[in-house]
Amino acid sequence: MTKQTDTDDLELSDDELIEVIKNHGIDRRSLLKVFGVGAAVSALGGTAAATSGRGNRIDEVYGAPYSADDTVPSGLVDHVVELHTHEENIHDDFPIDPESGNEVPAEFIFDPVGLHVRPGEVVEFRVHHGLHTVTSFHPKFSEPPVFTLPSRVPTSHGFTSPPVVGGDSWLYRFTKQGVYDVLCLPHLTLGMVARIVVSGGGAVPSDTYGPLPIPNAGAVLGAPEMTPENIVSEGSVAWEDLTL
Ligand SMILES: [Cu+2]
Repeated sequence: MTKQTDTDDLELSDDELIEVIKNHGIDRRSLLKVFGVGAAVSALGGTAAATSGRGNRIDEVYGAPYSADDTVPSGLVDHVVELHTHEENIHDDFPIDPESGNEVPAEFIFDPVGLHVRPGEVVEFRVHHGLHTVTSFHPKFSEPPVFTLPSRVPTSHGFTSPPVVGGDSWLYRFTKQGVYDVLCLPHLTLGMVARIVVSGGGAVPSDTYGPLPIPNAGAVLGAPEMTPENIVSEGSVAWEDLTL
């Protein structure tokens, strides 16, 4: 028997979600409350039910998380971005510890770090190991006094994943044209950011946001390969090709 769950009764408020994310731990009860359908059904042990229970629903704020045991519906995903923690740095002198000025001996990355997406396409953010989030630059996801976030997305609502652990993934559908800058909340200050440019042809959306005054993250988004024009003409920018 499949237990039906009404997602509207399960949604957390933005404030509650931010509390979950700030904990940076997996609070299963809270995650079930936010992302009830698929997670609850898979907890009951039915993979077929998990797929039919959720369908292709992707929330415009909370996206759609998939655990390693879930099956992502075939044909749903248009692009894959991998989230990694590299313990051998690819770039010299990156990231820099803002206090000591020394290189941190690990890189926390989205790869590709720049991606062109057409309106309506779905990106799967796939975590290899560690614990990360995919969060839009939007003031409501600020963590004062650690950092405050300017809006660097073309939507007013912003979006975020829950904390996602190795083996799991999170899907988001980008519908509106524009430049979307995203970050990982636990690793923003170590430069874990990426840029998605949504463009259906015609004029490339421009970067109207300007320099980002956050160490490491500002360096990534300000790299010469990260202009919207370059991302659209190349299709994607690999982490290793970034000039830092
Ligand atoms: Cu991270």
